[in-house]
Amino acid sequence: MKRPLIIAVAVLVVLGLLLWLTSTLGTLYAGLSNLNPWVAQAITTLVVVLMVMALGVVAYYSWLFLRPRRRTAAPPLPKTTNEAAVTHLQSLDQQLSQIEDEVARQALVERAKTVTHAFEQQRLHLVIVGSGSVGKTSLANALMGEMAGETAVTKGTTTEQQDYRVAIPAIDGEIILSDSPGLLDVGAADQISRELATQADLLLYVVDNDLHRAQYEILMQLLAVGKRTLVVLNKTDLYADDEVQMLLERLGQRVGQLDSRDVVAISAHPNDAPNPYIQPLIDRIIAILRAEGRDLIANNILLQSQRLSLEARQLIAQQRQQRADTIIDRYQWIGAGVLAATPLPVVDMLATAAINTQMVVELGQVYGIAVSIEDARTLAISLAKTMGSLGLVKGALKLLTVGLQANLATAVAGKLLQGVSAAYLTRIAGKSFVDYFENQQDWGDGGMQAVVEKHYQLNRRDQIVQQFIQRALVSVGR
Ligand SMILES: Nc1nc2c(ncn2[C@@H]2O[C@H](COP(=O)(O)OP(=O)(O)O)[C@@H](O)[C@H]2O)c(=O)[nH]1
Ligand SMILES: [Mg+2]
Repeated sequence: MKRPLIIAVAVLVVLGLLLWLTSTLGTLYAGLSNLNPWVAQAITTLVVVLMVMALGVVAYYSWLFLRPRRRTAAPPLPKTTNEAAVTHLQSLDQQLSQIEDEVARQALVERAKTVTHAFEQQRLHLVIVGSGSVGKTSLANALMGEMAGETAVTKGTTTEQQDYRVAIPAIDGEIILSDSPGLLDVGAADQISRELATQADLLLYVVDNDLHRAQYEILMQLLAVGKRTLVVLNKTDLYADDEVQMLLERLGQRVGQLDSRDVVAISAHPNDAPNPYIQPLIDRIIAILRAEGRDLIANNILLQSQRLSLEARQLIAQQRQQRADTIIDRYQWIGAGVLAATPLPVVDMLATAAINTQMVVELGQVYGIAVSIEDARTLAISLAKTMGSLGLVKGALKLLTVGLQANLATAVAGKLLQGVSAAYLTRIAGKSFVDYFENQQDWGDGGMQAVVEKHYQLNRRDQIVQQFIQRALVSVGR
């Protein structure tokens, strides 16, 4: 019942009660005062006090019941990137469980676990990328030496990624430092480097000169997905000071969206000095770790989780498509059987609508939508009518007559025609319903008509009709 109605009824009832009570009280008082006025007054006062108290209690409880309740709020939007990451990882689990293919699911589940683990560790992943020989490995060495007092690292060309755990006293924590084999290098090296770059919480993009086109494009792609990046100009010992300034300016201009502090000049392994010159880079890295460290990790986890989610969605869509196709396939040949067994002068679309009803229910299930029999019937009938009004029934008959006569003697073809037409139209209906369910039960701007028309056009190509007829001949088996 509506709230205002309840309130109105309650007010009327209370008013009625009050009237009745006052008149009863009057009678009581009159009766009592005949006996003794003092007693009458005392009793009446008592009754009135009791009544007021009772009214108070009633009013209080009706208020509890009738007061405007706040609407149950939608789940609050995540406030921080951290919360967003947690929420997203949870929904990812949910999503992955919908993947039926065991192998594909396991692969994604494993990757999701890695992401979750990285999140729990809260260890920032710093990745060095750049083309071959720009000084990535030299920089990895220099960073370890200068930041953590560790030395090491393989000399020579790195063909695989190298990960180092580096303790950083300045932030009282650890990071993972990855040296990559080289962007734009041949084959696997480029692949590994790109993959590493997408995994990074913070990316050091090393160059030893102005960016050339291919380098520029990769950098732009990484920035476009929101990858936190520092552009590092290495080998500055090979340039004069004003040249370095010019290069820095040019890099800054090219990568317009970067903060100028995020373009840094260094010499990881100078020719003419015993020690690397990388202090400006270290300062910048530590400032970023302090200010944004947790956010960077959360941000990146969100990014990774979204990537996985996208892959999962694609798999689920594929899997649904396959199941839907199987269902359509089954029903189209049921339809063919029914109509071939009971020949009608014209294909009776309402008869096929009966078959389509069950198909709609099953297709709905594939997309996780529970469609009642009534709704399914309404949908099937209105689709059948739409097909009729678009002239598709006649169109299909014509299309298939030609196709069948090419394959069979005219007499035999005539007998098959209705069944095959029914199957063909059932198929178009099925495909249309799939669009509808995929679209969250929406026919889109052009309505049901446009969807049906689209699938009819898609399926009328000669090649498809021929394939269909071949299958029909086998299925109907006459
Ligand atoms: N002059 C100069 N040479 C450098 C510098 N950093 C690296 N190199 C040299 O560049 C070459 C490639 O360095 P490497 O770190 O292996 O590059 P990677 O292929 O990017 O890992 C080596 O010969 C290094 O000694 C630098 O700051 N100045
Ligand atoms: Mg290297």
